[in-house]
Order: sequence, then structure tokens, then C-alpha cells
Amino acid sequence: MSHLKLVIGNKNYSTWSLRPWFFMKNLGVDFEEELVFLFEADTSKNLENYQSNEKVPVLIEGDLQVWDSLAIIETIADRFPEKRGLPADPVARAVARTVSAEMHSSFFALRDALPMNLRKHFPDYRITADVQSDIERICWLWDYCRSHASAPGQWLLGEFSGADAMFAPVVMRFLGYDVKLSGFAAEYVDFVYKNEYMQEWIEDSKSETQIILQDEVTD
Ligand SMILES: N[C@@H](CCC(=O)N[C@@H](CS)C(=O)NCC(=O)O)C(=O)O
Repeated sequence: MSHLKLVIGNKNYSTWSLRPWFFMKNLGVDFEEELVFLFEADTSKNLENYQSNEKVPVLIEGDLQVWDSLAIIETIADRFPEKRGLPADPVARAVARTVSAEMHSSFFALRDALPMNLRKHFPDYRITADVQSDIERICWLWDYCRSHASAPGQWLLGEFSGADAMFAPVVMRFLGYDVKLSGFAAEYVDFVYKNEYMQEWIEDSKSETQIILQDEVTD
């Protein structure tokens, strides 16, 4: 088996990087991690050998480069079918895919207003109506997953899948900005936060000192 490398950005801020990293860690896929700090003087140089248009994450396997978080998750799920990165049940698998695609292509109000910033906590953060609407849709999607779960367990589809990786940064945004949740969403956020690899990522982020100004909100 050849060597896999995942190129990621700042653990404090990079939501797109967290997704494939969290996915590969929870599946038990071995990989080397290369961290490139974004928006620094040397960022372009450090990313110049990758075909991702100076963006992270990028998965490298030999001559193959795969960029975009969702494409990496799909590629890893294909590459290691025995690790079941997507549910075996065709209905649960389709649900995992549809909610992942919606996460990937939507929720711009939430993304703009609540950037992931693991070093900070904003208690009682004022949530605007358009962000609240994104939050409610995400909670609905999570309930929809639960009603299609194909296995026991606390992940969205019961067993861990790419859908959980796609929503992992949302979990950290909800916690960081003190989003009020109830029912399954509240339990799920707590469960994902306590995951050993989420804790590892958060711990790693604490040693970073780099600041990305556009991801810093003041309130
Ligand atoms: N759709 C892409 C987005 C990749 C992306 O925008 N990554 C950000 C990091 S979170 C980045 O590399 N930003 C650096 C830049 O835009 O120069 C994905 O899902 O991977």
C-alpha cells in the first residue's frame, strides 16, 4: 500500500481541513500530515507543488492529488471499502451523501458569521435570523439522518460515516458561539466534541499562534 499524505491548514481555523482529517483518523487510515499555515508570507510557496489552487486540504498518494474535502472523503471511502466510510445500507448511504452534499454547498450565512476559531469562545453570541435559519436546517438534517440510521450508535447514521466528518466543523462552530440546541442535536454536539480525535485536533490547535484576521469576529 502506498503512502498517503494529507495537506491541511491551521487547525484553529481550517474547517475544510478538519473534515478529511477527522474522517481518516476515525476510520483508522494511516497518513502523514503536512500543515501549511494559511495567509502567511510563505503560504503560496508551501502550496506551489499542489494542484489545488493554493487551497487545502489536499490528499496525496504517489502521483495522485485529490483536493476538496468532500472529494477526499469519497476517495478514501472508495479506497478502503472494508473500513466502511459510508454506510453499507444503500438508503443510509444515500442519506449520508445527500446531507454531505448539502453541507458542502450551503449554509453561507452560518459560515460567514460564525467562523471556526477554536482558541476562542463567544458566550451568548447574538445569532441573526439568517444564521438561525441555517442552524434549524442543519438540526433538521441531523434528525433526518437519525430517522434513516442503519446501525446502532450515536453518529448521524448510527455508525461513523463521511456525513459526521462533513459536519464536524459545524459542531465546533455551535460550541464556539454558544448556539442553543436541544434533543438529538445537543447530544450529538456533545458526543462529537468528546471524540478522541476531535480532542486531539483541538489540543493541537492550542499551540498555534498564527492569526487569520478574516476569521476573527469581535462581539
Ligand atoms: N471546497 C474546498 C474549499 C477549500 C478551501 O477554501 N480551503 C481554505 C482553508 S479552510 C483555503 O485553503 N483557504 C486559503 C485561500 O483561500 O487562500 C474544500 O472543500 O476543500
